[in-house]
Amino acid sequence: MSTTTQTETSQLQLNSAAPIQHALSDVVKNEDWSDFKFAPIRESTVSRAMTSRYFQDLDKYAVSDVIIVGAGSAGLSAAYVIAKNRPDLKVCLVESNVSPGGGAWLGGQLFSAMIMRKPAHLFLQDLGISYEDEGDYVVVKHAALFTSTVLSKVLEFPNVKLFNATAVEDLVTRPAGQNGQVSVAGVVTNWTLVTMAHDLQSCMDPNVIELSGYKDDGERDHSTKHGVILSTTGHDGPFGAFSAKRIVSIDKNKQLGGMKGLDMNNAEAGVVKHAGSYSGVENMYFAGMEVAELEGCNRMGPTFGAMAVSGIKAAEEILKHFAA
Ligand code: AHZ
Repeated sequence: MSTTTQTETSQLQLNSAAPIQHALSDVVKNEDWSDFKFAPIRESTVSRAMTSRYFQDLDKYAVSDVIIVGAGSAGLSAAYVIAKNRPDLKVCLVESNVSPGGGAWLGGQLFSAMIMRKPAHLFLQDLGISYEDEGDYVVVKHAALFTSTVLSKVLEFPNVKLFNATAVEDLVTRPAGQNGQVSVAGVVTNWTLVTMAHDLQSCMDPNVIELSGYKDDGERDHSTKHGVILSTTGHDGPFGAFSAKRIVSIDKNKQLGGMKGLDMNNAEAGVVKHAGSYSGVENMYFAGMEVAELEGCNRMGPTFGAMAVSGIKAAEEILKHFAA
């Protein structure tokens, strides 16, 4: 009687199967890897290939139409909708972390599955992400499937540039109108490691990404639309709620609402309701959990529908701004 183990069985099947097909099948003949070679390269070529592109991007996006601060689930959802609908707009994503995605690599705590309450599942359909339908809500088998898919689609757009490991340290503002009103005009950036260690080094001055809509002399160019900032930096933390905290010292009429306790039903609707343009400062928009800090909404915990939907709502308002 045969006592073949599972490992032995799969080896036997492999040996008796047709030749293994993979991307390098035509290069590696007869499974002989002993003479395998890569195409030649110089070390300096690698350096130049990276740095020349990065500096071209810095140059191109020094003036951007849309600056999205924070590439979590809300920021990425918004970037996807804006870039898809307006390939002519330059969309600049600034993310303080090395890895974009924010809190959306896991569902909640260290659990993998991501929950989205309907009708947010329609966004998953748009992205082509499969899910289990549980009636009022759907489940993506791993939150990383959502995050990696939306991220890869956003990065494929030719009009999007992600500057990761780059923190927004401040907002650029300019007077707007006669009543003391201000408009955002860009963001002040720095390498995140520098931002985290400002007290250890001197002369680590920041860089600036400016919004479109100005002439070379800095005056407003009324023949073009003014660019916008969408802030999606999440709830309060070392970096989070960045623009919400900054805006209350710019807009004297505003006090930070402060995120309230967890209430899933109220939180998600609240964040979506308040997402979009911020009335106190021109050309400033918010989405995601930063809205809860700004306006005092509840938190929802690990249900991500409002992150996608608030991003979509803010994106729609931004698209209307550029269409008007
Ligand atoms: O690294 C941050 C993260 O990737 C980034 N960020 C924060 N401050 C920044 C700054 N410059 C550049 N000054 C900055 N980047 O912003 C991203 C925010 O992502 P997130 O996942 O924290 O926020 P979100 O609003 O997209 O999603 C929130 C998800 C949550 S939290 C929550 C709860 O606590 O109840 N529930 C949900 C669904």
